[in-house]
Amino acid sequence: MLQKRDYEIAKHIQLGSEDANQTIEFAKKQIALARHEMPGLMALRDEFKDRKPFLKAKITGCLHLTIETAILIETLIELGADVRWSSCNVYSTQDEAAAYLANKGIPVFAWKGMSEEEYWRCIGKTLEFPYGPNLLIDDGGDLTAYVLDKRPDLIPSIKGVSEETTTGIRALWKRFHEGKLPIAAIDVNDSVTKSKFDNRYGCLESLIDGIKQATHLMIGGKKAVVAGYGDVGKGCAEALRAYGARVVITEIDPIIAYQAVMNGFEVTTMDEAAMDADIFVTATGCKGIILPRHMDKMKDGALLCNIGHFDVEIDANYLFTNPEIVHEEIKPLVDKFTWKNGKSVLLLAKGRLVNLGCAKGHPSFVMSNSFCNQVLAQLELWESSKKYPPGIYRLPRILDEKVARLHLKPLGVKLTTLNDEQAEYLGVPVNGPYKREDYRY
Ligand code: NAD
Ligand code: 9W1
Repeated sequence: MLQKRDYEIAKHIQLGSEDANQTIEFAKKQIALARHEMPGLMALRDEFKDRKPFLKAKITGCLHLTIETAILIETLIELGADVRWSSCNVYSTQDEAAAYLANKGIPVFAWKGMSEEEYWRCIGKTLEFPYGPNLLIDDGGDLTAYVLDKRPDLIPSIKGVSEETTTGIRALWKRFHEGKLPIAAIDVNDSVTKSKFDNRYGCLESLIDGIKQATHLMIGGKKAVVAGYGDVGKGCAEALRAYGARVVITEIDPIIAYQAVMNGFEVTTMDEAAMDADIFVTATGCKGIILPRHMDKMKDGALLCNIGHFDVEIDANYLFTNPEIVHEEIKPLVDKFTWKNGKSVLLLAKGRLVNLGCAKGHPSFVMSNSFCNQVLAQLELWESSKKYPPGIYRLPRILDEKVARLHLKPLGVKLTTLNDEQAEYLGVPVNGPYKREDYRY
């Protein structure tokens, strides 16, 4: 009997062919390196591999199918789960990671550059467990929306969803307030070990990578403007300063502006900074940050990039459509624009996220933090579902602390342990949690 293959990956990769085998060999090597950089996930494997807590659990995931995500998927499987997976973005799949998983018999449905229609069809395929999935892992809310709106028949057997990003959390709260959230949801995004790493350290490490891969630009000595000094802006400003740039911040929030100036950054407006900076980085999550009037007065050779929200921070449309400005593509995602007087500026990644367009996203180590929170959230939903009636929850602080602990050991950190007297003095348990629920890290 002809068995239909239970995966769908890039058309150009035919499993079994010589080409595919080479691709998979390369993926294996990348995964071996990345495992070493995902110590938290590997520690969770060690802790739970004998008990196999996910035995009989059917997990559907919808999250960027990358090398790092492949290691998350293998971890879930090692802990006993049955897994089906698609990507949460039509461009973010690393095809070699998908091929590696498909070749191991893991049902994955994603390829780089899939169409919108294919994207939704693939989400549909990941729900094809006998009697449906028990757990969902989502990034951005598309899987959750698909299940709740298109496949409500699956809801009774679902114990919950763990959601990775701000966008997905917003969608969950909207449903919750409308009284239309019939399942438990764990907000992984707001674990400290997720958001701080994703926003601050992830961007700290990948901003310069994007700029350098795109342009080979010298950063030392240059004047850089970072618009927005939230977690992403803090990481970017720190990275640029570490290279010797003189960094200027723009902010709307007096408390954040105060933090910036106390950290030794000049704070001014874009109108003031536009004419004498060499590097512009937008990180506000707001729109209309770099406008035509700013670009018109920039210095020759200025570099513009965005690491914030989508493509609304820099008015790239002005550069591409103004008949007075000559456009030249230097290479994909590096565009040069020249004014009539000969002045030119460079725009990276067409104003979209520079660390994803021009570099390879966050380092594996950063993703290890997010994905440990995901595994622990899934464990909570699977083993303690009584604690989670329909609603939106964060992971208990003690588990957030656990994710931190898992990453401290390989870094050689020696943590101090409270003695009983000290613990009583502070009024906290010796083994945590150490901070009140509302503590701001
Ligand atoms: P945040 O809210 O902590 O910080 C944004 C800051 O920008 C705030 O302090 C705010 O006061 C300031 N701001 C808002 N409008 C402004 C304006 N018009 N001018 C100057 N400052 C302004 O958010 P965050 O966590 O730092 O994230 C920022 C953006 O980066 C979000 O859109 C987020 O989705 C995105 N993000 C990107 C990546 C990535 O890998 N590229 C990773 C995480 C988050
Ligand atoms: N996520 N494994 C692009 C990534 C797109 C992407 C996106 C990451 C990872 C921010 C998650 C070009 C990986 C993902 C590689 C890549 C993200 C959007 C990761 C950084 C977030 C919208 N958001 N992320 N690695 N694409 O790095 O899963 O290379």
